[in-house]
Amino acid sequence: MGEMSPAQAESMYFNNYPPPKALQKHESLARAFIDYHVEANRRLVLVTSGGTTVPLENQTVRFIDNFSAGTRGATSAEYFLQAGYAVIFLHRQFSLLPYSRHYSHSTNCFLDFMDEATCSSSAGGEGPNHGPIVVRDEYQDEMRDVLRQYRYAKKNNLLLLLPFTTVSEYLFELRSLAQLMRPLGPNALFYLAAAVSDFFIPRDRMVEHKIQSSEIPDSVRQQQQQQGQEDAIDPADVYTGENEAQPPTNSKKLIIDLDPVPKFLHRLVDGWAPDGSMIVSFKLETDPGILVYKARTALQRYSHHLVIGNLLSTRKWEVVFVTPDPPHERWIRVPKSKRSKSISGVEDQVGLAEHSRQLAAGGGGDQANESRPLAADESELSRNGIEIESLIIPELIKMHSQMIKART
Ligand code: 9Z3
Repeated sequence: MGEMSPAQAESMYFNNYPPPKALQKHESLARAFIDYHVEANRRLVLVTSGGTTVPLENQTVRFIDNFSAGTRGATSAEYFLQAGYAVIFLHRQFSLLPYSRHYSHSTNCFLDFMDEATCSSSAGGEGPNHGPIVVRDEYQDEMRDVLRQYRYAKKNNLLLLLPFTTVSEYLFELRSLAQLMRPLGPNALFYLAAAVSDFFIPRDRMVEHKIQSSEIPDSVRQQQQQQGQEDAIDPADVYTGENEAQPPTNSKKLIIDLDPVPKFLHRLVDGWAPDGSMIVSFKLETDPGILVYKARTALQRYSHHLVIGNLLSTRKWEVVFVTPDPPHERWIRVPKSKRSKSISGVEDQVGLAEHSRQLAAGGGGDQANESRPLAADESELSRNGIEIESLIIPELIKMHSQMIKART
């Protein structure tokens, strides 16, 4: 049997998996949202954000996940909105959201920004023990600013939030949204920042019930069979991995056998997405030596417009734009003095991916001497720090404008 075409792989996938329960509801929300902005001739970006899960059981107790918190997507969405784009924010449920990200999860718990006002009884309030809840003085300006932007987006119907959880839900939602976006033509932009699983368990190998860590006793199984529930724990369904003969042990190994997730970018580029729209994907690596190579390979394979490469350890401070046209490879970096501290980041690695390319190409190039953080205190760094998305989004918008101009 020959290789399947991307279109065949698509119908194989989408005909074999049930669509997410919320799909119809999401589609009608998206249809209304898109119509509204087509009418206004406004540009619209689909931002995908956060990680996808891979369930191990149909009735899912366990699943595989990844690190993504959705910072890139949520932050980028804000800068798109600031620039006048309408945004469909297709995100992993409970990951970071535009605007509320400033005050959510444990790193920015909203409660830490609040206080009880001391209330004099003459103010006519509810008495000294019932002062109004207020935002602490030191956060007033920042929070007012965020609040205004949030309310502006809401009031003008500029932001549509759509959640997913599994990789399959993500794929269905992406396909539907891209197809619904067709009336936007070149005004549509795809910004695929979600960290999508590369591997999953196909439906025909997925067990219904929770994977067992020990054998079900024969007596229980017989009882089940007598009650006509033999289906409930068919031994073939008990996915316990392999029994090791040596050394003898009571516990079981679980071996998970994953298939590659079908590549959807092909179909997005020359099937689902509107003609003339711009498509931007991200490439994530951990090894600086292969980042640019992998980004370039993705660009060649799918022939879309831009791959933004980033390393896990430096993603808040540097990214590389890889394009089909010169300059082909362009690094965007937050200047050293403007880098906010990051717990997970490794600042010493800024410049490594670029430098390793130059070495491979035989050229010396600039020393990627970006290592030492400034000796400023942490609060000053985070006050003066800028978000790399504030550099990425304006660059992207320039490219999108050029594409639109070339089409009209
Ligand atoms: C990215 O590379 C994003 O920038 C991050 C953002 C996931 C690193 P955070 O949520 O992280 O801000 O913590 N996204 C794309 C990763 C990805 O799965 N790309 C696919 C691939 O590399 C192509 S679509 O194969």
